[in-house]
Amino acid sequence: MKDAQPKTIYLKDYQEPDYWIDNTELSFDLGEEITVVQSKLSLRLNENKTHNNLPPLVLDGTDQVLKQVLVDGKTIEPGQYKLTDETLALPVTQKTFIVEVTTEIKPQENTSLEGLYKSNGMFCTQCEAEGFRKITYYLDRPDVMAKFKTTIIADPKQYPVMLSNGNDIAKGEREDGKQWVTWEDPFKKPSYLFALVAGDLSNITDKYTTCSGREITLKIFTEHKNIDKCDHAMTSLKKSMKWDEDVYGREYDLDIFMIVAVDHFNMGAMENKGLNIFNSSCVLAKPDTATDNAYQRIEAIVGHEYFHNWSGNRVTCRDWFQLSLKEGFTVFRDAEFSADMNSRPVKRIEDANFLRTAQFAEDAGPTAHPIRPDSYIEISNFYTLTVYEKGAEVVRMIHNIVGKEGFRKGSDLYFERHDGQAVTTEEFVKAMEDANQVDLIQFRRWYSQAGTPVITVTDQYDNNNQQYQLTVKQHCPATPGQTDKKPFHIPVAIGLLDPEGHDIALNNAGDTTQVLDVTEQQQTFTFKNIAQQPLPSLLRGFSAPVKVKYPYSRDQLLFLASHDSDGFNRWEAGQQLAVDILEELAEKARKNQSLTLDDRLIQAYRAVLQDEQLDPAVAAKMLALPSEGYLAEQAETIYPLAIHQAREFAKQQLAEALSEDWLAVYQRLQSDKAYQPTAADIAERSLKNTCLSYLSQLGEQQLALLEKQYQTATNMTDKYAALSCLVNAPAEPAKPIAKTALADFYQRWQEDVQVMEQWLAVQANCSLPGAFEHILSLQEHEAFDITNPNKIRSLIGQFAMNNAVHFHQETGVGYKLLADYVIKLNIVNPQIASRLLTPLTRWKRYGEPHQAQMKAELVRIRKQPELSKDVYEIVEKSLK
Ligand code: 0A1
Ligand code: ZN
Repeated sequence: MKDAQPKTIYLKDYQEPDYWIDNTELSFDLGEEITVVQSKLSLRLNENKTHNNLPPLVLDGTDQVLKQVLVDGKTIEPGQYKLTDETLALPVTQKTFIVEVTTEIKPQENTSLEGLYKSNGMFCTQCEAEGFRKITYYLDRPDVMAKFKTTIIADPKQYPVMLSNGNDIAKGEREDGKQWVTWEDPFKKPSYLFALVAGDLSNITDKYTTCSGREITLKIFTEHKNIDKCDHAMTSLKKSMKWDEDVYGREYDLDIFMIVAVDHFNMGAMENKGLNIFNSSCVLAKPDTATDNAYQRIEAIVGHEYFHNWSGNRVTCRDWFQLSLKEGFTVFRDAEFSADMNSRPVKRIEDANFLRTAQFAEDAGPTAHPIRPDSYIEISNFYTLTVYEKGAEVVRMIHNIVGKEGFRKGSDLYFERHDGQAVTTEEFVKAMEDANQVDLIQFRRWYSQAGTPVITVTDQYDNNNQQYQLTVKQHCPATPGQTDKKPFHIPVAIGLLDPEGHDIALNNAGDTTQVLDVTEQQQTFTFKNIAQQPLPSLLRGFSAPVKVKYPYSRDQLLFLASHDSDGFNRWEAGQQLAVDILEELAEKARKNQSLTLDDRLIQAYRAVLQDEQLDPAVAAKMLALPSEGYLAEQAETIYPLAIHQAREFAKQQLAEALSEDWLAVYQRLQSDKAYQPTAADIAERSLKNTCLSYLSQLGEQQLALLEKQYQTATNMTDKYAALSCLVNAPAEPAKPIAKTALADFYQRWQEDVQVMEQWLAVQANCSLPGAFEHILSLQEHEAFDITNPNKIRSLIGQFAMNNAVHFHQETGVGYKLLADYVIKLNIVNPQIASRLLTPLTRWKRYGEPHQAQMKAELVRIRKQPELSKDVYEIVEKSLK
């Protein structure tokens, strides 16, 4: 730790800066040993603030060597400025002045992947949130917005392509043979949106004509070997541009839009103005190397980054506490885009499932925070599922409260009012209120209160008066620093089913879904003219990010799973049925009692398998058992091995009981169509491969089927599904076949980075006996690399997040492996180290011996010298 005691930053302490920067001119002389960065900043006193004297200018900066400082052309000597590990303070004598700073940095040694660094020989940047200060001294905060002009100087043989934000306005050659190019971005922006790329890259080019008839040049850059993997991203980009015009009336503003693929990247991608930089796994795809999942992820992330051009760049955040202003809104936008491009119900199921598994766990743990946090030590730790995913759910609730047209009116007003500004979540909510004359006062608590509210529903039917009453109580568990929560405004969409399973009309207009505005601790809603005792369908479409408790019997769940008119709730009823059954099995497994599967689950699955009318994408979701992670999140005390045993047992029983159905559907879905990532084809492959995974449980008899699909598959989706089934098939004779397939897969794809990530992941996820030793040995494999975050995520991250049976093994060696990586990465890449820690932070929820062993590893991490702020913050909070 650089600071003895890392400082906590509070939202309540926010103050405008003392100075603004109007223009930023940068020059980078890129070298193999030293890169020289020169900046020329035009500064202006912030007259909004009252100052007695002119305060010193305190610039942020780390990890660089200061060579020279000039103020208004005059050299400032070392005695006149104050330099610390994190700041450079300069004396100020004028209200407007020019500061010129020269610094030296070593991007080739920067393994943190923040600031300017090298990936496979290419220079690239990652400045969000506070990476710019590793490049040069600056007011590195999002409310300081300047116009940037950037000159890049480099050896043209190694770095023929040199890119930055905006338009290239001049280029030339220096006497020493180095080439230079100048880029100018006409839009003012905060430093976190700055980007620079230099390397030997290929590109594909396309054009897009905007709604007002402007022609935009689109380019995707990548290493030469990947040039055949850019087409899907380009198609996705054009779809995104069109969608943002159609749905939000937002047109692109520069003449060029560029994407660059980079192998070493901490996150998925970054929305730098006009020059998005992507983790290569989130942009590169071709049918024989990328799965359907990857295709859909690419479409979503290309959309997400593109949509940031308005929700994030044109209107940005005042400070980092407002991160959800751009991220929650943009995730909502990308989710709607994906829903429009693919299957809407499936997208909703996937998002709700993810939120309930991972974000609910975060909200119930030691790092729980509101979507607008009150404080942080290291802002990188706040790029969380809460800020992103729960943030998007909060925006979705506003969308549902004001309706589709009202939301568009609100977003138009927001963009119009705040274009070119750095604002807060308050401005967003206010625009929605003003455009719709609604009151969102109580609703604002979603921004300030952490935790997942639980609604407990009871009902009463009065036959004499033909009345039905639903009583809803809400409660939100305490979270760190917040013990007493005030009631939330929760929009709860409900329907009522009659005994035949038909929706009952809830008003004279005949509506069958009604949104109950739950605002009190306890509230009763009365429905009149209800002829028979109905069955409620609660929280339709997952209308709020809450947990619902209602005492459904298993028969009622089975009934809803086949009759609910709300697609999401049909799936949800099946999930609840499975959860109920699996929880009972897990309890028995823990007590070493014998297990039998409730026949109702088999019935529910049979009905889905035999329903040929059902959308295959939805069917695949309905046939997936709740994940071990979801089951763990539901449990009071988590016993991961019992959960695993119960779930494996159920899978096996379902496989056997419905073996003919699995085979029939699998065979019906065989196709020799050429690969296309269309929603319909993806849906069929997904159902087919779900069937294959159950068939893979059936011992020797179906091995030939797996082997055949592995060998004959003409696309990565089918090949990878077969490989995964083989690797996880429990039957002894599957072992040598799996081993051969893994070797074959490696042989075929060892040069392909994205495929190798998949190859590591499939092995990291294997829960069979012996897999742990194999995972340990993969650390030494040449396909693994500790300096590449994707490889860490594929092997170590997947192991810790998705392989409970080995991660939580009773000897504690799984925890030790993870902690060892956290300790190593704390030095190499603190952001990745701190993210990797997540599973250990949940220690309090586990039963023994897990709890004590997980805690012991956290304590061991805390004892390390030189803990980064990133790791320190998470470990400290977890051990509180
Ligand atoms: N803003 C980007 C993702 C991103 C977030 C944080 C980073 O470093 C701490 C880097 C990138 C997005 O939402 O896509
Ligand atoms: Zn984003």
